[in-house]
Amino acid sequence: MMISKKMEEALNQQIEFEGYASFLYLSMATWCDSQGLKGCYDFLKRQSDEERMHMLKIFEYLADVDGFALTPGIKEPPRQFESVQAVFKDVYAHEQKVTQSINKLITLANKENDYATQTFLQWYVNEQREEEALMRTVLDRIRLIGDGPQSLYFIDKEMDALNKAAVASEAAGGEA
Ligand code: OFO
Repeated sequence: MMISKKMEEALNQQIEFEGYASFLYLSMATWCDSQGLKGCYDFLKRQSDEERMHMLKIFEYLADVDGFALTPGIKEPPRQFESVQAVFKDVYAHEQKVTQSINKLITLANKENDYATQTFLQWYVNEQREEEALMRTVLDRIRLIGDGPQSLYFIDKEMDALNKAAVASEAAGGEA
């Protein structure tokens, strides 16, 4: 089967989007490390790895359907962040944008009668639902911890726990 040019282009844009998410989360991870937030660093570093995997999955798919995957030129993500709370708000906002972009891809696949791509994208639909739910949990915990004197310590502890739970669930064969 050969993919349409339009669909190929749209998937290449998604490659860039996932690649940017990977670099953005990596940049956030480094910033957290510089603030002494090791739990946040580990969490964001793992998220960054996941985004790279999402990007590569599209590469592999395009190869399967006789398309051409483009290695994206990623624009430089921000290096400084206002606060750890702002970092996670940004992650959630970014994930919501990714979800919209996946939905648009599915609309296009429907228009093109491209059933293979529709099926391929279902994996991303589930992944985005899980990612958004996870990020809402993160934001809820941050809100519950509040901004008392030791809040950064507790946020970091919480992120460490969430990260370890995600790693354990991946090891058990589930999704993060
Ligand atoms: Fe791949 O965008 Fe997040 O999950």
